[in-house]
Amino acid sequence: MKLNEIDQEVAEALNHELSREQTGLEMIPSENFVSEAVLEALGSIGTNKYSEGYPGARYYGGCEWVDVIENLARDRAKALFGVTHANVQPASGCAANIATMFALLEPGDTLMGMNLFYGGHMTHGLPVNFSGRYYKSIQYTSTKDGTMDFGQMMSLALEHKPKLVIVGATAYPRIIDWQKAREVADAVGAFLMADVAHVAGLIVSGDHPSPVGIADVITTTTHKTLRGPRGAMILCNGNPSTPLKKVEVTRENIPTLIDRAIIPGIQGGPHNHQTAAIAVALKEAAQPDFKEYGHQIVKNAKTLAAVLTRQGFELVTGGTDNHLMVVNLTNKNVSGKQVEHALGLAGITVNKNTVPFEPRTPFDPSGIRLGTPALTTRGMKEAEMETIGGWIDEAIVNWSDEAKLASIKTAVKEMTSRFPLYVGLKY
Ligand code: DSN
Repeated sequence: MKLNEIDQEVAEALNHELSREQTGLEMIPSENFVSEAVLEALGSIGTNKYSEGYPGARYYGGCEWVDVIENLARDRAKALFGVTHANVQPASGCAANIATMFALLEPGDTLMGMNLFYGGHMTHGLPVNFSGRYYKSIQYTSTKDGTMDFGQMMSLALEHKPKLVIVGATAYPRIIDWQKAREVADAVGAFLMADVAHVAGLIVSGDHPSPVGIADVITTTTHKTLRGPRGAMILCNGNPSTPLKKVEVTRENIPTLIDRAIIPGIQGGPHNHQTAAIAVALKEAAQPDFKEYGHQIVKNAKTLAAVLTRQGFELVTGGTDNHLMVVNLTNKNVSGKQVEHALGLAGITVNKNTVPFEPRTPFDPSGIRLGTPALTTRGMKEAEMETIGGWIDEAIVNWSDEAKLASIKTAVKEMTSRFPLYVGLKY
């Protein structure tokens, strides 16, 4: 039976979500639109198969074809990022980060990461997260203008001697200097983990430097700028050893430690439909037009940042080098929560976000985070960013005027109809 025959409630909700995606401006910088090929692989019969283990070394029979799929994903990841080892099984970015900690640390060891409220991630040592509860977490922040504070990182590292330094961000609009991060880790003999989830696609397109050859372990999700399905990968150099040999926690053993951390450490059977879709997305990302895509994401973000700045918005760090920006709304006398809601009514999806040295709360912070990966996938360019920047300003000035917001939504709908998405799809 088809979905809409057996479960009309789910089908109906999916159709509404499809329409929301088609008719709105998706500006949450960690979201994107996968290709129909990725969608097809993700909805495939790969979901039926158990295959705990790795290609050629599984705990289940009948894995010959999922081995082919996982090897394709692994080989494509290695070629795309220039590493010798890729684990493509983490179910999500959180799992990839937790596995890395499980691989390299003992409970109670010290790690150091960027505070979530300054642009980091909860798995980088937030006290209420696994990473902040099972390890001693040292959190670095930013300078006054929101720039990553390597000076502070160095002094905290020298004081607390972390065994793992985590560098990477979810709300950071600038290029990350991996070499400076390496210097901090080296000063105390720590492992360096680069979490490139947000900028993975920009690394592929050459719009953000790669930490390969600098960081010991690189984690990334596959669904942000990389434009694959939800999922994650752990990348490193070296080769895993035979399964049953005991391994010490050394740099040379990182590939083995990572593989064992994923299974049996923290996960069971890999999601083979997800692995198939990751393989397809990696093939797409290796095509020449993906480089153009990455360049356009950044051009669009810079244009939007310039428009917003012109309209008197204050951007954290003063602008952007990548796919996103964080707007501090303090000078506009409106909160991030109010603006997230108002823009939602105008058909523009963003998320409320803390700003560095946040005076409010994470539930009703001073800022919003917005970005251009999904709009760029639709084919929008600088001209559309000019228009969208104008609508964002208009919506924020009129944040409590529902009629005004509805009229912007009508204009948004007209614009999106010129950039079709998932034509003919229906559940
Ligand atoms: N939720 C992701 C993001 O939006 O950046 C991070 O986990």
